[in-house]
Amino acid sequence: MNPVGIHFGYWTQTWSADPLQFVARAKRCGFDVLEINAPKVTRMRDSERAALKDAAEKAGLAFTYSIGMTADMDLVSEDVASRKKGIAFLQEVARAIHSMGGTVMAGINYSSWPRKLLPGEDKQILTDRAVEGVREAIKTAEDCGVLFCVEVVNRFEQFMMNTAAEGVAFAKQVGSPNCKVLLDTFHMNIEEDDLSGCILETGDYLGHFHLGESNRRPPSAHSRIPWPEVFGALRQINYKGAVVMEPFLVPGGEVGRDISVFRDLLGSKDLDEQATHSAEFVRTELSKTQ
Ligand SMILES: [Mn+2]
Repeated sequence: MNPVGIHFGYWTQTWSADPLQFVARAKRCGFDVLEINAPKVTRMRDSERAALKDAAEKAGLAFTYSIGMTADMDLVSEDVASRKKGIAFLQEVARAIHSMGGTVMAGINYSSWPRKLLPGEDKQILTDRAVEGVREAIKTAEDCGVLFCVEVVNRFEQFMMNTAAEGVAFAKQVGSPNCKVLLDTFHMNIEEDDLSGCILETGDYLGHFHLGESNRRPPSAHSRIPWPEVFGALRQINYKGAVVMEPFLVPGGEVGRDISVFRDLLGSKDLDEQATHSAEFVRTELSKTQ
C-alpha cells in the first residue's frame, strides 16, 4: 500500500515552524510520512538537521519536502540575478534533502507562488524560461537522487500549469528522468474534466500525490471527491509513491493567509482526531484497490 502522509501546515500557522515538533504527532495520528517545508530544512544548521533526521528514524516516519518559491528567486523573473538565486537555492534544497535521506522535492519549484501573469507577460515565454531554469537546477537533484516534482495547481494560485496535461508537457520539455509531476485532488477538482483520466494520462510522470477535499478538509467518507475513482487510477498506473493529505482548517497567521483560509473549518472538533480518522479512511480506501 502507498505510504500515507500529512503536510505539517495542518498543525501550524507559520511556514517556518520547527518540523521536529510534528514528528511524534504525525506518527501518533497514524501517518507514515510527514511533508515538511523544504526551505526551512535547507536553512537549518547541520546539528538541527541531524536531530530532525534522528527523530524521524526513531518514530519510523519518512519525510517528503514541499516548496513555494518566493518572488525574489522566481525562475521566470526578467531579472537574471533573481533567476540565478532561484537556481542556486533549488540546488541547495536538493543537497539538504539528500543529507536527510529524502527523495521527493515538490511544489512550486519552477516559478513563484502565488503568481499570476502580469500585464504584458507571455505565458509561453515565461514557461520556456522556467524550463531553462529547472534544467539547470535539476542537475543537482539528479546527482542527489531527488525527484523534482512540479506541482500542478489551480488558476488562482499559478498561471503556468493548471492541468495534468500541462504538467506532463512541462516535465517532457525539461527532459530529465528526475522531473516528475505532483497532482493534488484539491486543484484537480477545480481544473480537470476527468479525475481518473488525468491520472492515467500522467502515468509514469507522476512523482508525488496530494490529497484534499474541495475545501481542503482532510479526506473523508463525507466527500465530494470520488476517492474510489482517484485511488483506482493511482493503482492502475502502479503509482508506488506517498499519498500526502494537505488539509487546512484553521484561519490566521501566514499559513491561513497564503492558503486563503478565511473561516474556521475545525469548529469544536479536534485536529488530531480529524487527522487520525482521515488516515484510517485513506488506508481503507487504498486497501480496496489492492
Ligand atoms: Mn498540494
